[in-house]
Amino acid sequence: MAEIFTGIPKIAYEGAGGKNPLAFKFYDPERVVLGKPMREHLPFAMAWWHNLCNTGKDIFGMGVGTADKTFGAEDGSMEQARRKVDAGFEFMQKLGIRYFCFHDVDLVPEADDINETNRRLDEITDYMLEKTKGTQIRCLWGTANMFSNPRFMNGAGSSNSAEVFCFAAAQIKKALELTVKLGGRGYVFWGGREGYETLLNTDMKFELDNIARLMKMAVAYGRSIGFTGDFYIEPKPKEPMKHQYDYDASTAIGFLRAYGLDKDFKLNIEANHATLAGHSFQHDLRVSRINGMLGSIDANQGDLLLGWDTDEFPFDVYEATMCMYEVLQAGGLSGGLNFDAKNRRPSYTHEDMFYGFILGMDTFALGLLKAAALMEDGRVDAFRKERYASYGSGIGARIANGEATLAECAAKAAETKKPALPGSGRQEYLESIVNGILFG
Ligand code: XUL
Ligand code: CO
Repeated sequence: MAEIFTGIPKIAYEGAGGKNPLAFKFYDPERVVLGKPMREHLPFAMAWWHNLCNTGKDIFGMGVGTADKTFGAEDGSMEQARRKVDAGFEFMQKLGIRYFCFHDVDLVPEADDINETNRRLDEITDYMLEKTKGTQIRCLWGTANMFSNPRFMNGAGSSNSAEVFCFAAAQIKKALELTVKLGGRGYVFWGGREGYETLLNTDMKFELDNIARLMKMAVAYGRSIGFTGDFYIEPKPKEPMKHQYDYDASTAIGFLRAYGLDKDFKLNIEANHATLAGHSFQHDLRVSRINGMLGSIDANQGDLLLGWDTDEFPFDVYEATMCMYEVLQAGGLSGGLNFDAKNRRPSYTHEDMFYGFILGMDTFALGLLKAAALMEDGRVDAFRKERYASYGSGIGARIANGEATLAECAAKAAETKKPALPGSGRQEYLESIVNGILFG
């Protein structure tokens, strides 16, 4: 197989002071952190769609991209699909990435007839499977694209058309089969068009019931073909739909519990989706974690000055630290860290593809190191614990154990007459500790 990324070597760890742009400064896969090598803490994945398909198109470019992702083949051909596999595997091997994520239609050009699309998918995944031999590369998660084809204009499970619902089901069935074939650890539902533009034409209850029905069908089928991994909902509040049902982590957890899907599903939290919902990335990770539902992460970064999903490679070490803090507290991920991130339109060369991943991987390596340091330092954790000390004894302990009654609490208040002010929150002190750990 002819090399595609000529001139780009295997990316090695060269240390923080290094000036070589094609080397890691912080990601040292074998370095042990809290008893585990970095590569185990950080199961990085390449998103097929951004890295191998996206050409930097935007609506102002009238559908014309800046990056060439044909890899020397005719655009839209099966030959190109194979070249993307070659490029993807070479790319992952050069970076030491062990996982990839895909949508069905990232892999092959979609045909008019779904039977032909499925035949193409069989062919390409045979080739992908062949490529995995002798490597440690596996699928992290698969998914079905149920938002690009015009038939999904009103959603997939939430479509008003039963025929469209069946096409969504057919795509999920196939994508699940492919995920199992490629050794996938998870299966994702991102409901980009599962929502509405106006309530005037929308039966919200019916649509939610139908999405749950589709998910139940997927769970039943997945388990029947030996899929033992987690299903994930990836919350996002809007874009492309004005309102999306999986608005944020809390909403998605409520939905999963209401429909009895919470045993088979966890969440795939994406940084840029959390910020679009008006939360910090850490907020949605925390909500997921405390509910036992932090499964996987789409590691990217938005731009707070822009109101849309910019899917940038993460470079904010503070955010990555808080993310890895939640991951460490959760005891790790059943999924991984998928770079659902794309190069900026003016960064269109092969080198830029590598620079994006080097940036992202180094940012998360730093995040891991700093989160571990934060935990080992212990001052922040100890302060937070101490802040609730009044629940450790007396009436506080009775409240925390669920024993106290309303009348008992009121009697305590009457006896106290006037409570002391709660202890200081010490936010500035805590933020200083974090800065000291990040930059000290
Ligand atoms: C879109 C998005 C998707 C999902 C998979 O905002 O994040 O790429 O990750 O469908
Ligand atoms: Co995503």
